[in-house]
Amino acid sequence: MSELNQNRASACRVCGAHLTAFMSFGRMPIANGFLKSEEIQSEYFFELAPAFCEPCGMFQLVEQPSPDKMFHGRYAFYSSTSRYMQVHFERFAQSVINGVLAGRADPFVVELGSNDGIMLRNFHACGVRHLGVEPSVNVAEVARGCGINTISAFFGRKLASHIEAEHGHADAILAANVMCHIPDLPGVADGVRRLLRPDGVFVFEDPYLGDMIAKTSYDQIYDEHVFIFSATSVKNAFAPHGLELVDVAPQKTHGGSMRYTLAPMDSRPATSAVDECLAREREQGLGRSETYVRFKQSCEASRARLMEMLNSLRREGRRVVGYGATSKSTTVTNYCGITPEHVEFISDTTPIKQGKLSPGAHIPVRPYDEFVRAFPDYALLFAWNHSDEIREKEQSFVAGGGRWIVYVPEVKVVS
Ligand code: DWN
Ligand code: ZN
Repeated sequence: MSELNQNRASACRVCGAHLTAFMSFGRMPIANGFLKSEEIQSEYFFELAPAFCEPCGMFQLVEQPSPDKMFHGRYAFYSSTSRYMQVHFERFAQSVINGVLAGRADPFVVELGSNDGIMLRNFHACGVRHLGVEPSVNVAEVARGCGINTISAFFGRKLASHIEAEHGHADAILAANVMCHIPDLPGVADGVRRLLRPDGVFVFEDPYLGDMIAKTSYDQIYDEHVFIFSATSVKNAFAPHGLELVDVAPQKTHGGSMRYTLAPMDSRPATSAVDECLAREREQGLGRSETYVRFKQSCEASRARLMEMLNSLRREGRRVVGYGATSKSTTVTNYCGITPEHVEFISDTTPIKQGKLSPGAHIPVRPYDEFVRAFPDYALLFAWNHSDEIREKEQSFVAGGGRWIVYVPEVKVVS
């Protein structure tokens, strides 16, 4: 398995079983590859096609672009753009401080994919020894600027040994919206096991397969998300590396996520939530290939309804603007065939995305001020996972007659 070509896998990245894609979203660019018009000629594309491995239950991409095409010094996603996410990570950190770290002398916390320090700043504020591992240097730099110890590297067995030699074993290793990005899951699992204290925990959270299937939120599928996890696949994937799934906790973030707690095998009892979640996943049919055939049909139906709506608004001459140039929107625009004729521009608060074109669909990304300056008739809510926060903030858009177009869990217009 270690010799596996991680860009295109014909074998499951976890168990080695043969992989076959059950659908294709077609030719897809890098989800966060916002570009200037002069870069269109050299824009990179790959085939976005998911597969489900029945033997181990892992949902994964058949092909993933190489990491350096996705995570680099111009990475466009800064975690701290949402207030809700700041509060979420404050609570996540507090649960670790008051939980596994309680009563420990000089504990050490490592976060994989620490981005701009949205989680670690809470440990830093409490004086907890910490280290962030973040390969995208621009976002890592923001964290360092806040005093958060961060190294820019990809985590694996080698780096784990290096960190252990320099700082000692970790009491807790954390990762949020990161594990699902890393194709060499066996390497990371071995690295975590090596770095973790025998009584330590590894806690990570990612978008949850059960929510994605239930809501047809196919836009969670893009280059960075090489895996979409379930409790079943996490349990199966980590056990061969000496890590046991001991707790699960659903999260509202990113349209439905799951937090997984793993510990060295037999080091602590599993909560009843684990077996309950595994049973729910069996009931939902997450282990059966028919579920994914139905999912494909639901994606096609969602695409047809969304395009019917956008085409009809275009015929009526309505102004439609996208809200939030998310990674997810790259899948939606390219899979559905949304063009600047349908969506005039996408409003986004992230400076690095502004003034550029959206990947593949080449819809201009403009600063938020332009949305407010002349409200459109409709706003297509690409950042649907932040819906509560955004709709609360945008009451004057609706008061002025503006309407939201949403597509998860179903395509509809809401005010
Ligand atoms: O796993 C990942 C998740 C955690 O974050 C990464 N692979 C990349 C990223 O995915 P995403 O881009 O789909 O994340 P968000 O949080 O849905 O992106 C929201 C976008 O919308 C940001 O570009 C900021 C923007 N935004 C805005 O313009 N106004 C967000 C809010 C809340 C707003 O009010
Ligand atoms: Zn497998």
